[in-house]
Amino acid sequence: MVKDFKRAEKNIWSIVKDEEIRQAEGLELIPSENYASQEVLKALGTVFTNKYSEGYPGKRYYGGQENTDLIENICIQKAEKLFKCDHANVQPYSGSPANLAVYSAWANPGDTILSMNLSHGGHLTHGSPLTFSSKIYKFIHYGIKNLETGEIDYDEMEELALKYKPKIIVAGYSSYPRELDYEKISKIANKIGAVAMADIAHIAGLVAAGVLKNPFAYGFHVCTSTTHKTLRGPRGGLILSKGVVSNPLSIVEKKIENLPTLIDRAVFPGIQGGPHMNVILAKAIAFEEASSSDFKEYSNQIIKNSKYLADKLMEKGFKIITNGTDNHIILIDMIKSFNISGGNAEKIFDSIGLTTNKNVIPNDTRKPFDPSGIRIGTPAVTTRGMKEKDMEIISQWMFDSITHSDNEVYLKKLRLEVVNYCKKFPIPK
Ligand code: DSN
Repeated sequence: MVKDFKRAEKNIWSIVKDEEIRQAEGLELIPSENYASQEVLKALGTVFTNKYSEGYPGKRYYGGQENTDLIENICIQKAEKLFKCDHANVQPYSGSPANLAVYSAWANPGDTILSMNLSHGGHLTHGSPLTFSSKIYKFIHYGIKNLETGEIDYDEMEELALKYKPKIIVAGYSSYPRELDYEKISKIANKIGAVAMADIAHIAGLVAAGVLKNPFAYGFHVCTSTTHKTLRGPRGGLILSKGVVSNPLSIVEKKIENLPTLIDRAVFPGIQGGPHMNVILAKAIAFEEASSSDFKEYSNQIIKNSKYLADKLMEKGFKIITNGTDNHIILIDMIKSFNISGGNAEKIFDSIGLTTNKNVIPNDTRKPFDPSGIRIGTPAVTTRGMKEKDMEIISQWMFDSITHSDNEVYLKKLRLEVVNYCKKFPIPK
């Protein structure tokens, strides 16, 4: 290891080459990962990396902004069009600061925020006691009512909302494979004057393509997102909102219709410094790509592949949480399936070149570092052009590796099969 480190340190670009090979010769099944286009990658390496642009277009704290202003305005317009909303803030460094910015735009320290139980699919930033925001706000949680179907307990959500009067109700998840009833959630939020916020980090591409519901069509006030998962752009964040767009540097009254401005102020100067303009350029390119008919077809195929893969896995004895999926995510209870932990399953899949991630399942009794579940998804393999028949093969590899986990020779044979198969589906350049 030390020797490898010394060699790699001398030629750091050799590590990039190794990672290129790792990505090319393995199948990426982590649902939050994808392959950005060459244009997006190129944008990240442009001279916009060099520029400081604190503030917003036309209202910066540094000179030399004639090009950055254009890029940021183009990016904002493309995001607003794609997600059918009044305003986009394209500056968040990623999904976590995007969520924090919305909380801080609307809630005061000590206020309550209602979000999904983390083991039922919520994200760390939705109130995990380990996060900084949980020290500022009081998080309470709703959950899934029926684990067999994944139906959310909307009655519980309403009871909690009426009792605790949260300032924000958060919908949207990291490991929840089902579609949501946004209308019900926004009605509950409206009853108590709360902000209805959807964290669409995982499903943004599917929403943009119109193959999953857009929360804004059902009365949501805010959506937060990342730009690199199903949306297939650069690593970054995004906050979309409905309301009146005014001077982002002006102080406005705390009213729901002023959310766009409140959010702008919360992002900068609230929690961030200078925006990463190279990433904003890359986001603009990704939004353009996501508005194409090809992207719609791609998004449709993600879901077809995901449903098919879930069916094939269930046929082979994998216990899928909620017995299926409506989106790109499949969550598997590996303990119930094959009495193997998520951590061990991840290692076995890794050994044959299938990259997955261990994940807690609803009401998991195991610890997050070695939970009961494995989370997989189809965005990346679909980008490589894979279809339903390929999902059947992946399900077979998953089954064969788990049921022969003690047989190194067999695992090596499977690894070779995966490498050869990958050659038929190069990562698009
Ligand atoms: N890490 C992301 C995911 O994998 O879902 C969320 O932050």
